[in-house]
Amino acid sequence: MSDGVTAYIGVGSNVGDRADFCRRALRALAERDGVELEAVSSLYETSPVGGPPQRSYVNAVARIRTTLQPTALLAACKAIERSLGREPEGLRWGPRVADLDILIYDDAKVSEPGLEIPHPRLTERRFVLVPLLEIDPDAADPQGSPYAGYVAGSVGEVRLLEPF
Ligand code: PH2
Ligand code: MG
Ligand code: MG
Repeated sequence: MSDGVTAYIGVGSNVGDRADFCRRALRALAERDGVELEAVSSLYETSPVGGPPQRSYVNAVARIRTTLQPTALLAACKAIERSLGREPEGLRWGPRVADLDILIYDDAKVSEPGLEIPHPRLTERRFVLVPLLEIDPDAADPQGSPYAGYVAGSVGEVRLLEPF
């Protein structure tokens, strides 16, 4: 796909076979019309950030090329979550079999009910920054500030688990 834009998707799971859910989510993303998977980070085991006491997560970040508009991409992410068995009305920041979040969409800034891009907590979360920077060390926010500058001040622990 030579047209379309670059976007980054964060994937996470902390229920069941967490790594398998992440892999299945990423494969499902690659199969969507209008989405091409360009790069996927390693899988990381990460300490839970926010929410109730809960199991650690497995997280990864993918870079895609997509012709979908942000709302259509969000709908695709939600459909994949549902297809993997996620309950739509689960606890905020609570356990989930699969969570797919749009982190970055081209240079877009989106602020709508239910969709904020860049992801509003991206720069605070080590479980997003570390895999993002693994695939794109020079990634920068829409103002041009490198995301690498946020790692030291970000929260949570991340441990490299295995390649995608
Ligand atoms: N997702 C959350 C809340 N907390 N913590 C980790 N480590 N990884 C996540 O993916 C995560 C989280 C809400 O989506
Ligand atoms: Mg999330
Ligand atoms: Mg989400």
